[in-house]
Amino acid sequence: MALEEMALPYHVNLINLGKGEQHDPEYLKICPNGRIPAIVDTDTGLSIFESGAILIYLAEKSGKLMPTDLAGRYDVLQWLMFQMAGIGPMQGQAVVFVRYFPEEVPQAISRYCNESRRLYEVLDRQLADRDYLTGEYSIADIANYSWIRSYYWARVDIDGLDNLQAWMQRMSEKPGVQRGCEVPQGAKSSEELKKGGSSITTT
Ligand SMILES: N[C@@H](CCC(=O)N[C@@H](CS)C(=O)NCC(=O)O)C(=O)O
Repeated sequence: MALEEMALPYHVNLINLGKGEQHDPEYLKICPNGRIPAIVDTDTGLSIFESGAILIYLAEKSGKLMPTDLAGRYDVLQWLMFQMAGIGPMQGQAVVFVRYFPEEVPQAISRYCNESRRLYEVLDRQLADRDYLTGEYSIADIANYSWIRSYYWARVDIDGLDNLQAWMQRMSEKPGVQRGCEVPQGAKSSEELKKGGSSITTT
């Protein structure tokens, strides 16, 4: 989504998690944590993992979706970290216990789904008087939306969160966001993504 919204050229390399490709020694050189996403910028030779770090890097590279003044920059960073430290880990664990854990553990399901809902309520309050989390559209919106758009998969209830739902709608209408959501599937069959002087490689 960020690469599309910033109009940065890129080439997608798929990492098949089901086949365990995230643990391949070659990939671990890029992401020692064995998780996706990661990028390699062929302009600078830098490789970066952790989606928050990647988003900051791309915003600074493109000069888009993050203000440069001190207050504006840290406003974006705090809502970005809110996703990295809160929504991501809590909703991620909700998905594990709702979908994949071999045993049914109701306490774990309710803990992670309820905590995710609590975090969603924080976002809903923040969005009460603005269209985007920090007023201006930024990488903080992309980071949070990337998780929240799959609320149903984690069984997080969004009923009554009208501000959040209106923001989700605004985000879903952005052409770059729409294209970004389709990239993982498209990359399998589309040679288009591999054309055009790509400078960023992403998983
Ligand atoms: N904090 C990391 C989370 C990365 C993460 O957990 N990625 C998951 C997919 S969403 C993954 O690679 N899972 C593979 C595995 O668990 O082996 C980030 O935001 O980049």
